[in-house]
Amino acid sequence: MEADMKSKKPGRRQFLKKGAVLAGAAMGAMQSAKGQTGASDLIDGRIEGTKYVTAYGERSRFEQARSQRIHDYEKEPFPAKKLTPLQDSVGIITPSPMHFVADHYVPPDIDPSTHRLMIHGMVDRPLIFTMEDLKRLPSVSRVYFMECLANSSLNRASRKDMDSVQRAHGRTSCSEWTGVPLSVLLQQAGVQSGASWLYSEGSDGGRYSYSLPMAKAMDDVLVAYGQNGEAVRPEQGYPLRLLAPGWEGPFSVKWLRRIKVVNQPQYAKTEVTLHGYLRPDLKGKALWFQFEMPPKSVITRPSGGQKLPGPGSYEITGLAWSGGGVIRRVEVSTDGGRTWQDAALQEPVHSKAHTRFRLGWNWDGEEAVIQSRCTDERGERQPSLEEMSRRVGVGMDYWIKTSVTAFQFNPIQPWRVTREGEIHNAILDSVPGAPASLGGDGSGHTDH
Ligand SMILES: Nc1nc2c(c(=O)[nH]1)N[C@H]1C(S)=C(S)[C@@H](COP(=O)(O)O)O[C@H]1N2
Ligand SMILES: [Mo]
Repeated sequence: MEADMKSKKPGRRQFLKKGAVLAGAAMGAMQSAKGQTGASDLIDGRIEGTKYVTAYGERSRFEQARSQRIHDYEKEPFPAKKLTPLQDSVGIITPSPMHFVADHYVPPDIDPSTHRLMIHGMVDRPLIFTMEDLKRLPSVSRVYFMECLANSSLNRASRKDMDSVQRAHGRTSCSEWTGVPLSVLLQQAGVQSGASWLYSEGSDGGRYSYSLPMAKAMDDVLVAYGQNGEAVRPEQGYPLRLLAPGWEGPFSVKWLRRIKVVNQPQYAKTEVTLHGYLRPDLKGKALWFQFEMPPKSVITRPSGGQKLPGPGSYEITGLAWSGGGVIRRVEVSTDGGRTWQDAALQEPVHSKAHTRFRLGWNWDGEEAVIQSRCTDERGERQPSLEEMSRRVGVGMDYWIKTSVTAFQFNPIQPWRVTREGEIHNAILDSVPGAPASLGGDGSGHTDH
């Protein structure tokens, strides 16, 4: 075992080949030597074949799907930004370790036994809750997507961004969230008349904060301590976060410590400087608040960077979601948008949640463009890039040239399948005079 321990990557692979008893003991030793988990992490010392059982569990060593960091961690560890590997997703739930992350400051490391949530301001009874207090209150579990408002924008994209669904659209994830409805806490505190907004503050380095209209707070906002059957992950705001279903990610304040009830938006640093939107259709005026995310869908398989081995039958599958509620319909085109077919939707379809769609496809080996478009329960349909540009009153090249990333960019995402079976992002194909590849640095919307 000595050699194994000295080699650069001890890895499971090597010691799994050894005898069962020895391997079990060695694993405990190696892991504690590396300062990771101790021997107690092994539920039993047995290793049968290539399987073993640990107290928390790990996926198969053959699985490669992982979230992707935007920045070089060595050079710039914080704030962290990472993207969900949508191309590897199945079903509708994003595994918690692969939830996207959009941080603005150094994250806190919070001991839940000392954590407090304070509700104050325009209330009859200012309250301070411990985590235990919160868990005694009526709880709910709901499946909701979370999307950064800058997801999918093109203007800082590089060629690399364009050709992977993770790089292009990975700022959206979907979890089952558990917590207390914010309305329950506000009722306990007693909201005074005239109060119309809330101002919420996180515990991270820069005290990230954001304003939230009272009507949304009373509707479906959660104070969440659970994510996918366990505690909210540290990256998602452990031990407590706001969850504003269907709304732009920034409303969902992580590491939540304080909510002040007020009668106007607070114009906090993060909402004014980072998330304001200079609107071309408002002649250069900025829109400080946008709320709901519009309907969006994207084919995740086959998608950019993947390769079809040859002609034959495939399943086209992807995700659709809308801040407007339930996804009613997803249509798929395999002929560049000339004809559309209804895809099957995975049941149950949750409101304001990723919705899986599927359609069988027989690829004849010729060049093809595949794309999806969705319609939500209010009848709002995902636009083409041309429709979206017309609505905003800009040319289609605006989305490449503008330096603004704080817009909700939801046009149809076309993928071009070449005769070789390679798949490329075709969104620029319809833009007159667009460069074949984008010259962005790939940094991808660092402010959001
Ligand atoms: N405390 C705190 N909350 C925050 C942020 C942050 O930096 N600090 N980022 C916001 C933004 S811009 C987004 S898109 C979502 C992302 O949530 P996630 O990192 O759990 O995916 O959290 C929001 N809440
Ligand atoms: Mo964000």
